[in-house]
Amino acid sequence: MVRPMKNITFAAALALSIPCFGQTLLYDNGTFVTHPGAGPDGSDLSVTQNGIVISLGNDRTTTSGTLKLADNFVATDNWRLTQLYWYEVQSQPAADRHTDFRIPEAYVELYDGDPRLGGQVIAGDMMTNRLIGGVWSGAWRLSSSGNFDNSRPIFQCTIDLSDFPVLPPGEYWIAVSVEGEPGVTSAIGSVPIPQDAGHNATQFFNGNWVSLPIDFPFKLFGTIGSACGTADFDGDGDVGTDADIEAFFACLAGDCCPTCHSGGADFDGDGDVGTDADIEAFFRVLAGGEC
Ligand SMILES: [Ca+2]
Ligand SMILES: [Ca+2]
Ligand SMILES: [Ca+2]
Repeated sequence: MVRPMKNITFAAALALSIPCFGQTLLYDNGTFVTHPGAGPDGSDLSVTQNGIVISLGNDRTTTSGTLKLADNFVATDNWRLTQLYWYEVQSQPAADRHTDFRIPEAYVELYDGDPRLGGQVIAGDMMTNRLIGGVWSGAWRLSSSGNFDNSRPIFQCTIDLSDFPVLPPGEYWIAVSVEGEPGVTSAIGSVPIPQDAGHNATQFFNGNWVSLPIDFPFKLFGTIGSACGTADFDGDGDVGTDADIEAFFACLAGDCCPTCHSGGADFDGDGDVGTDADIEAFFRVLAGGEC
């Protein structure tokens, strides 16, 4: 059957909507806004605290090598991450102030522990541009004087994490590096969360992880669920029926039911979707075995 074009367009629009259909906010590290609605036209302000810098650099291409910013989070369940919101600011020249999103690239590494203490990268890299898009956050970064100027709009970057493996409960560190706007020469970086007591973020600079007296704002989106699916694939309470097998193969073909396994066709939860390993794991579990 040939699908009407309008349905394809609608599906494409759904796929592009942010955050993606079905994902939820799993983690919020905190806000950079210090004065909600206090700026022009109800915009938010992020005023630098005394003694804290306006921003910290994470430009991927510098004369000092790649700069990264990393902060921690704790997964409280099996988390399948789909997207990261990360916030960036870059001082704009007076001749070209704008709030349209022009950051071209973003890179992510996920560590299984504090990188200063030997944590290792378990997903992501500094080679794959994972930037999906972005928008002006609706906030301006200001110096500690609090005097308004429009040179530092804070942008929200949407970064794809959908190929990360399911994360078992525990603490992780996420590191982000970006490329700045073409034609803008000032340093690009992220902004601190104000009045943050438990700060422990770190910057990769000149080949070393440097401790920072701050945390960074970021949000993680995804779904909660078992890393591996169960024999009740369609989630109707009946285990290992023909309906479960049919739902699994429909999901493999790209049509997962709303109550199906949260990992969809990534049955074994390794981040690879719809592979032979997923099919083998499904039939092992169906037969009463381990994933
Ligand atoms: Ca932290
Ligand atoms: Ca079932
Ligand atoms: Ca898989």
